[in-house]
Amino acid sequence: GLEQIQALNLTEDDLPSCPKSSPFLSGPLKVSFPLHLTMDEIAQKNPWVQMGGHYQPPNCWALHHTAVIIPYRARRKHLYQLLYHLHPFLQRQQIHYTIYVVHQIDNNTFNRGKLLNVGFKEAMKENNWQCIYFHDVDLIPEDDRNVYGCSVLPMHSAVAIDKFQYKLPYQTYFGGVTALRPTHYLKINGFPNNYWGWGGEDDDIASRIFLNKMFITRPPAAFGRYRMLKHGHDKGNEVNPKRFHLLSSTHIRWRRNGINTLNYKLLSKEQTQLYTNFTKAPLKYC
Ligand code: BGN
Repeated sequence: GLEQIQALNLTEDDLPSCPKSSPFLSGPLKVSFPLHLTMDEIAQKNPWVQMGGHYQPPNCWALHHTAVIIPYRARRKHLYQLLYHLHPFLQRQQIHYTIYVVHQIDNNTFNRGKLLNVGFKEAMKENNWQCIYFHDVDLIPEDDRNVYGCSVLPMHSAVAIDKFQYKLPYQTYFGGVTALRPTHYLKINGFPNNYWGWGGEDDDIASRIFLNKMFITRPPAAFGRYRMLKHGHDKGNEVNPKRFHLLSSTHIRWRRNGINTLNYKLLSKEQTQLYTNFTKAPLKYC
């Protein structure tokens, strides 16, 4: 009857569910950074990744449907390293995912919060993702038991970064790699669009979560380990002197500054072998 048909539609596929814990996990990883990586080389190593940086386990129905969003400008070598490590990492976890890069192409001050908002909006147009990972380009995970799926709480995955001696820099730190379900994300009105330059937007996101009476969760420190790629000073991402002032009024502003006030145009959307690229059109400060 109808119920049976609906049930069939719900599974979308006659594959068995993937196991709760993937048999392909290897645990702690030896992360090294090969020199002179090329896209072709990385693509050759990942033959199961489809155009646009898309993957679905071939033999089972994934438990997690995850969009990975990477805010980006002028860090090509870092992007290659991340793709080189992240694709095999995610495939071993047997999750269904796509990697999206959101590119700020102009020479204005960098705006990470806004790029993440653009990434969310565009990724959700492509697929009904259940989980969104917001991922810095320079963080390489070191343990694949740090599974890129969402839990009932907003997730902070980058618990132990080598740069911070593998310790949290402070208890409410919510930077580097985080994940939210779309419902969480919409509840907090997305991220602030008005943090130009380095610092504070991640603290603003954490405040939004607390102001909405949610808590953050983290993987065990042994799983949430990352190596940070070294880089010099980024031109156009100076420390934001307004960050303290902005943060002191998050509780007043969060409802009127976020996904509901996001204003942007896409210059292009292209599928490369290893990721989908959204390029945001240059825009005057707003
Ligand atoms: C904090 C920054 C974060 C950054 C972490 C780790 C601010 C706001 C004023 C308290 N926050 O100090 O944005 O991710 O350091 O580097 O600067």
